[in-house]
Amino acid sequence: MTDTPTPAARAADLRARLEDANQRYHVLDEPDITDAEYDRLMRELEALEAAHPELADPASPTRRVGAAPSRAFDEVRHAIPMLSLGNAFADEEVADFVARIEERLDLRAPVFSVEPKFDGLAISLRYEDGVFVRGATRGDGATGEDVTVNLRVVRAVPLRLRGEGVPRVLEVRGEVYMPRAAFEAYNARAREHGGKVLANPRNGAAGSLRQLDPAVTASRPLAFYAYALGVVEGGDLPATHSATLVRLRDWGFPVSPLVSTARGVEGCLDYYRSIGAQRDALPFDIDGVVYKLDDLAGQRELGFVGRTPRWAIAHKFPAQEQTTRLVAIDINIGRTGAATPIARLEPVQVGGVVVTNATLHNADQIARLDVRVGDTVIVRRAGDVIPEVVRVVDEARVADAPVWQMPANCPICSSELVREEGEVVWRCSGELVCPAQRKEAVIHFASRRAMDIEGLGGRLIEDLCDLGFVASVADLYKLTVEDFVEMRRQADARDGTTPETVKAGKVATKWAENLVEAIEASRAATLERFLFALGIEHVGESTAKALATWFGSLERVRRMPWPLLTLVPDIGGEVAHSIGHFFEQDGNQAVIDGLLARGVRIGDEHGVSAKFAAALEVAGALAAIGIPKLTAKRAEQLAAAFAADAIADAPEHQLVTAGLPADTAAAFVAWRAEPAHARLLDDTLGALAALRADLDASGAAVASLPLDGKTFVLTGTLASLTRDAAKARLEALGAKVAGSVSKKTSVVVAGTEAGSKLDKAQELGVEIWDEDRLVALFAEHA
Ligand code: D41
Repeated sequence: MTDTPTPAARAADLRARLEDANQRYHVLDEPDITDAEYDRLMRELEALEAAHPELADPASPTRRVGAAPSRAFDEVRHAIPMLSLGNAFADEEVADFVARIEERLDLRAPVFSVEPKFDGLAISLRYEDGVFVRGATRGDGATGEDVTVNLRVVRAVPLRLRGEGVPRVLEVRGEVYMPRAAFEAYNARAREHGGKVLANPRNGAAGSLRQLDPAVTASRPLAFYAYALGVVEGGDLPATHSATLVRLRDWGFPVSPLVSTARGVEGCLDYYRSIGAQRDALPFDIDGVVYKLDDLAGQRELGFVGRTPRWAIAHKFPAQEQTTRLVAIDINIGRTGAATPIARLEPVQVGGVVVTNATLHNADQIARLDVRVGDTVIVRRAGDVIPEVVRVVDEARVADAPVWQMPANCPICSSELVREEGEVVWRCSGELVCPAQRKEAVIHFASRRAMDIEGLGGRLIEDLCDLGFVASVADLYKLTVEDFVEMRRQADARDGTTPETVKAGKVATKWAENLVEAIEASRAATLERFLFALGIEHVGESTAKALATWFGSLERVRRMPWPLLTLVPDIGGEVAHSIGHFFEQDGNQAVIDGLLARGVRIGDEHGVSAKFAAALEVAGALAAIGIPKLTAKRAEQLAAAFAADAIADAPEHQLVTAGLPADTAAAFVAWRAEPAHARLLDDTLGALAALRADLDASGAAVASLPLDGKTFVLTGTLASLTRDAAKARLEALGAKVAGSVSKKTSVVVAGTEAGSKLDKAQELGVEIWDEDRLVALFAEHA
């Protein structure tokens, strides 16, 4: 039997476990519990403390959250000033620094504590009897700001120290910083939601600590590394700086694992180069390394010059931010058509690399920063991320520089650049004709679920596009065996490879013949696959199938005004817009013409489905357009009162006579006055009338699919095809395929080992087929 612990014992246990988890996470970098488990323990402790106020403890991990927002920050005088660091840029300056120490202390090649120089905000943490009592920024070194409430929410800051020999009063100095990943994630979110973007992780750390609401600080993932001491009372300390850092780590402070010791100038410079080589891969920004004479007695002997110690120096890395001039803003089109503005810069060294391009992210970012061509800008390059323009140097603005605007057209293919409502990103609408998007489009077109061209994979398609053999999907169908062989030759020459295929001409020919054959085989397509293969945004396999069944022919789909597409139950407004937009692009239509001209044939076209014929109503089409104030009910009134071809021109007073409220009639007339709107209305109603005429003229030709209105259930194992394939075939013939048997089920197809569904079918007297019967049906309609 286990005894239930007393609340006090349980609270102590929870606090110990939570602080231990913090220590493992931030100090040892060996987390032992999940975030979820941490949260669970925290909630239990919170509940316990709420139920037992007598258990309150200012150092409880629960105190890391929830203090009320403060008005402003009190001043804190640092009893021992926070010193500043001298800088060295060249190796010679480091050599001078070391030589001065050697001379003054009369020793050779002393040992240094060597540390990364974290690029964050210097702070001082005060502990009394092992409990965190105050935290302050460095400020000017003599006076900082009291940011205790905000530091409490930084999990890397220990609230209660652990281990042996903690001094009664202990001030620990170190750097609060924002890890790069947290910074990138924060900015990505801010850019998406139009929020304030942080210029760099250092500003992120500084800004977060100076928040008046600690809850805001808590929402920004900050970290901390300790690197020095301030006031220490009532405790012994080691004789070297490096041993002090080890002690700090034992007491629960995070100390960077990159901290080390080095002997003499050579040791220091080796460390500098080693950390420099790791710089881009580190999870946080550093702007150099710091060398500190390790022997504390030596430090005391050397003393200071002003506020700068003679025993320490920062050896800086090339800056990660530089100013340069922005020469132009170009647009880069990505794989999905996303248009990213790129800053073309006067070449500048940033973080040791020459930078000539930097991302501006998107149009909103440019507007936010008010970047203009000719501006002097600050560029930042950190880690492996693409260099970015951080801000404009305002004083350097050229008079009359025009405000930048997203160009109207794609720089690659001249198609319109468009931006969906509520989206940040502009996209090239060129789709199949835009070379930047073409490769992806061709890869999708040839893929297994689309046109299924065997052997034509991504790498091959890239080469075909890059070497100019294929400009659009239509070009695939003019490729010859010689083209493939030649393409391969050029690709090998470019890559400097001489594979078997070239050495043995026959092998290459066979390979090319197979490809040409595979392309040939794909010429016969189903409408559904063909529509899916076009890669229209939002048109997946199921939408392609719906389009194919409802409209029956490519001609109808590619000429269909988008409002009529919404009459299909599975197609919503956004999808209809996207399809309409795709077919409005002349380039896309030209590619489709090209495919047909090169012999692509759709084998399963049929008339408009009976379901569509029934849904083909003026009122529904009008309502789908989204005319202001024209609700479904008003659309029905209009459709009832006017012939379809009269609606576009009906004078306002007649609309009112027909029963439309005056404001609705006025809104309709105003909307109609816009030429693009008038055209859409005309096209929609015209197409509708034409479809109706078609249907009337050839009543019998209206395809009702053979299995329209029937519901099938598949059960047991089928031998000759998979269940998915059977389902797809049945659906293509107009049937619905359901998962369970009911009175409404038309047919149950029972394979081997059919179970309860078969029993149910027998019970309900539902028609039962075996596999042969199903296969015969498919054969009949192949
Ligand atoms: O990582 C740092 N940013 C860092 C800063 C460091 N590793 N060591 C430092 N050591 C000192 C002395 C030697 C004066 C105790 C420092 C700083 N100072 C410092 N940070 C901001 C101003 C000075």
